Amino acid sequence: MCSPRDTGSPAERMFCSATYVRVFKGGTRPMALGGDSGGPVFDKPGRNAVGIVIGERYGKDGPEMLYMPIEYISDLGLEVLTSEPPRPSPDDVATFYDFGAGARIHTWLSRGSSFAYQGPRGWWRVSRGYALEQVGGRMVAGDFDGDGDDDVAAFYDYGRAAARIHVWLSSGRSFSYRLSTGWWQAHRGTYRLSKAADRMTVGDYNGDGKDDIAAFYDYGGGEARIHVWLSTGSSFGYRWSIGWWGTSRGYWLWNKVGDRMVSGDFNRDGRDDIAVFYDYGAGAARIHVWLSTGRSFTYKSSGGWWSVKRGYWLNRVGGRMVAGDFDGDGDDDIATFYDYGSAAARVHVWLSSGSSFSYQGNTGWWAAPRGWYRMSALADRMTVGDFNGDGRDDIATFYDYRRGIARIHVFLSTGGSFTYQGNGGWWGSSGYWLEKVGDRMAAGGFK
Ligand SMILES: [Ca+2]
Ligand SMILES: [Ca+2]
Ligand SMILES: [Ca+2]
Ligand SMILES: [Ca+2]
Repeated sequence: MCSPRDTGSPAERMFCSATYVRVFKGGTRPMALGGDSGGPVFDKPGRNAVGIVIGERYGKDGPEMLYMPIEYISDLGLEVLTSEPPRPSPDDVATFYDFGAGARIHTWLSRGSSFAYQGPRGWWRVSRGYALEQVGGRMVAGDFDGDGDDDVAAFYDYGRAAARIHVWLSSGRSFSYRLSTGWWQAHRGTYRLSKAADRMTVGDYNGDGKDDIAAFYDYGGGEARIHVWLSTGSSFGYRWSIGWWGTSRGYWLWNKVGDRMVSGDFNRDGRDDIAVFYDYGAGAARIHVWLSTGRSFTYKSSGGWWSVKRGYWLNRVGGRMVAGDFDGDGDDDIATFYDYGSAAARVHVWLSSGSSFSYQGNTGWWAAPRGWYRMSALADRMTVGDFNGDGRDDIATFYDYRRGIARIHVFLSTGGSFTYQGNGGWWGSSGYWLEKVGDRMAAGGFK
């Protein structure tokens, strides 16, 4: 510790309330120069930093340096970081499994290179009264209450044009069901879910930190609207059926878009946007984008952020379109899993520039030669998350090997391609019947 006698230099006076070390090595050359104060002190050049330079002075044996050892920096009232800052935890996978009259939400927590199945009882279960055929593929994950853990929501068809959005909040170890009344309900005769099909997606459309829900509703005759439900943290606010965007004619959802609707922040402004892959027929296709203003969607023209006049057959994509930040540059990109027939398939990628999508070519970021990868074994079980926590989004599929054998395959992004983690997958089991899951697979950080 410094004492009142050791107040010879300005540097000492400045740091006299703290512990320091005085060192010398003989000779006449100074060990520190003016301007070094605050810089690191190394045990050997370029090796371990042991402290921070306070200043220099001349003692009876020559030039000396005063430095503060790293372990005493807290004497200054600063906090010492003794461990790495926390990394974002990798994303997990969930499915909604049909148990006849009942249902269970199964989860797999990522360990960074495998998935740990949380057991057949699931993070939520009910023995009767929940009919997943009323949900279809309308299961999504997002952080609806804004606590940092992703939650699950399902859009349930009660028949006669009544519908509710049910929510399960994650506790990090289980899902707690927020009552069958749901976070939003449409009374009889007011919302026909068959008109939204599986065009239900999750994003933070107003950028308030809580995830919201959007659906693309087909009014028939080419009339279509994007409906939005903003999360309040404990319910969904749906204000006008007019939606955040609508057109009275010329937009054909059921046969031109199907389920190819995704959310992502394509222009990196903090608000999630919408994209669909629209089939113009005869191999012509375009990716249409709606940018969020926080209160509405601005349609970026039918020209789209990418278009091709021929050769891209969306019936070979089906519903296998996803969005994620595959190159890790901050804006969300698009990927499809394209069926080349004879069990050949490729993952195509479009990287966002913020105002358009740049197609990375039909060789794809991953390609399976003939006989290797059957799209019929996936259905639409293709989802996006950062499963190894490196900051780049990856793809997972749940592959049906038939007779109850199922595996979760992972495709890790390198930023310029996907590295397939092998047929063994990050998890596999017998006795897991994917026909009971259908398309109800979602990824998120559930813990
Ligand atoms: Ca929101
Ligand atoms: Ca945006
Ligand atoms: Ca990107
Ligand atoms: Ca990753």
